[in-house]
Amino acid sequence: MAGAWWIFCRVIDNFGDAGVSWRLSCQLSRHLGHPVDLVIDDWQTLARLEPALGDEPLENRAITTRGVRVWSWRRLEEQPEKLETSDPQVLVSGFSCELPEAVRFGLQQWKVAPLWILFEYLSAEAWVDDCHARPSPISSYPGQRYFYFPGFTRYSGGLLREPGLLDDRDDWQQNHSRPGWVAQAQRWLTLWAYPEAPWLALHEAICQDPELWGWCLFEGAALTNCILEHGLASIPVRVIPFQTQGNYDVCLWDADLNLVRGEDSFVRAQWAGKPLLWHIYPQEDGSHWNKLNAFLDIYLDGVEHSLAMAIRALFLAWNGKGAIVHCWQQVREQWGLWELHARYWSRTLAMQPDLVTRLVEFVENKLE
Ligand code: TRH
Repeated sequence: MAGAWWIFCRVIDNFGDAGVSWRLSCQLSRHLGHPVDLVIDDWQTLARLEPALGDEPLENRAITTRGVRVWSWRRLEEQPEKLETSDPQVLVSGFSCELPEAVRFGLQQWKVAPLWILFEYLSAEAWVDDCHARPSPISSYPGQRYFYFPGFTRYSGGLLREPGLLDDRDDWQQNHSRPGWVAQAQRWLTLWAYPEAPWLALHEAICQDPELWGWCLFEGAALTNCILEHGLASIPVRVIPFQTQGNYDVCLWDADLNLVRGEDSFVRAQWAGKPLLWHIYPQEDGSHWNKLNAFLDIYLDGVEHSLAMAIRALFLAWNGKGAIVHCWQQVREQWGLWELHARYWSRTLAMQPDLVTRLVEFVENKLE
């Protein structure tokens, strides 16, 4: 596909919006074999994930890295001609965000209306398969507009996964010699969760574990500061710098348990092929419980009953429903089986085509 792709990202909070948009843009560029354009309204957040971008956007042009031309939303608004002359073929609204003024104006000017994709949030809920790839026409737009829902089934939009990712992971896990500090504990867990996560209860649980666990914390994260202020004398604690997005994966590959949140870190933990606990983004109306249970239903499908019950209970407890210490003991008794399942799960998911392959195919079909 030779035509220009423009991806738009508005950061609501935290890192997930930028994280998903960045991963999508890099993989699209690699897949298409030409640069794609990403417009983001929060440069500094993206620069934390990809420091090659530098702290500030350039005055009047994009910064290109990893095949992506990155534009500051505000700067682009100031010089809309950059976009108007690019004659885009595909527009992607990350998490269905509003488009910049310049694009909304261009939509009426361009001779051929680009295909417009509303890229949605990831969910394992059953309705996703019904809504994925549905048209979303609006009267003010003469072109085609479609919903695109990432998901876990072959009827959804799929999951972001770089080519060869699981082989790279296996190679790393089998051949990489682990740094000296790893020996300070028998098992390590990485912590990336929202501030209300019951980390103290989990800490109590791992302190009672027959094996010595260590916390691997990301510098600057709210929970890291909280834990450091509290002080944890009894077990090893390692604070590592906030990683580039690529290096974050490697931390997950090295750990024994990954505590993750949001959307992108949650998917990466699944590709890591290790046990994970998802601290789901809480919604005021409580709808996140359906989302969490829908994921657990597919993740635990076919898992031996007592292990499935124990993992579900621990996920719920980590999200505030239930006693962690008890759930932890139940899960630890069957730990080896969970490890096997996590690996099997990643390999099974990876048998489906990845999201970018599906998205490009979808777009090609619509543009035919
Ligand atoms: O940070 P998140 O929890 O953020 C988002 C937003 O809250 C958003 O509004 C919400 O809708 C969405 O979640 C679901 O999301 P996540 O997926 O945990 O994103 C973190 C990103 O940061 C991910 O791409 C991994 C990356 N990362 C690094 O690159 N280096 C690091 O050291 C760490 C800890 C994370």
